[in-house]
Amino acid sequence: MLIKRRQGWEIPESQATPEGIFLNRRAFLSGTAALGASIATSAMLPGRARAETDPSAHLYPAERNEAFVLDRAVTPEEINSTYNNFYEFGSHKQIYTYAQKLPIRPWEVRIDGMVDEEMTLGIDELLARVSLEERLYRHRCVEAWAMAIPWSGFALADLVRIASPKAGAKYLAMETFFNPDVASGQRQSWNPWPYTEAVTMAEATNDLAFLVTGAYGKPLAKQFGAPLRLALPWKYGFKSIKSIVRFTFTDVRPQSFWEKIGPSEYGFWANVNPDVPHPRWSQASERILGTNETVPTQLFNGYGEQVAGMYAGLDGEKLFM
Ligand SMILES: Nc1nc2c(c(=O)[nH]1)N[C@H]1C(S)=C(S)[C@@H](COP(=O)(O)O)O[C@H]1N2
Ligand SMILES: [Mo]
Repeated sequence: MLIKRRQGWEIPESQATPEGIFLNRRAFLSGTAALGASIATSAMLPGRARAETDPSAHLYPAERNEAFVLDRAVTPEEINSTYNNFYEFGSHKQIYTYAQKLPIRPWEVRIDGMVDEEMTLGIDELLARVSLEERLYRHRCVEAWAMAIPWSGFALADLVRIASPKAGAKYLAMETFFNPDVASGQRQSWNPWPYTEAVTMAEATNDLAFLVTGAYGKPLAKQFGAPLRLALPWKYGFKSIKSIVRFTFTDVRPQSFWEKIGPSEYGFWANVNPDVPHPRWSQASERILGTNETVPTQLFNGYGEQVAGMYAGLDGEKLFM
């Protein structure tokens, strides 16, 4: 169902970057020497060839839900898909070639813990049980860079409905694949693989919590976390876990991957707040990928109207780290 409500962060549709503009921009960008040789041209983009062979290709482009528009231009696809955080494939930003090794079919998703009935669904079975839509979302990495992207997917609330959690469930934990043969980063045994993340049930069923299966009008490129990743646009990017294989409902607050590595730097809540610095740097502003622009960071990354209510009464919690 498409929601046509106008939200506080919205601007008129005419100001969102339409597809035609990023297409022209792409043609322009691929000829721009200043971008350097590491940026692939659109013809070389790793995600490109897959669109024809992916069994879910016919589901794209999904209809855009106009309730989710932006205050800034969409980040050009070649910039976004060649600058990624996906530590399974390396602790640098140019992981996109390595990520192509990840097999994404068959791909099974396990739903377990405090549910009426535990289940395992193939990704295409899951896709058949939901309807996809496109949303323009901002993304703010804790490292103080930001992008804007047309994700396709479905509400995390739809997955919660399919899972049918028990009344006592308080948290939803999520887990990434574990396959050190293809993901060399996972051979670093000092890290607590597999990558995990978790949200409260209120967060999991908030309108903005989105399970992503596509981007830029086609199935998700592997470097973005194919075939299933999360997008929580009001939180720092590390909460948006990639390549999910498991959803576990629990009544005990789980510790996430980054929380285990650096509990004083990466917390459970990780809501964006320009006034709460990371212990090692300011969060007051952010660099927009693909531009020379730095803009002020917004509380809850600009999505406060939609999410702030969930945090009322939680004053003792470290909501912003
Ligand atoms: N499994 C997994 N998920 C992950 C990460 C990761 O290293 N592994 N990095 C996170 C971080 S820090 C960010 S900023 C985003 C990056 O998403 P993008 O590459 O699509 O921009 O993915 C998040 N999800
Ligand atoms: Mo990040």
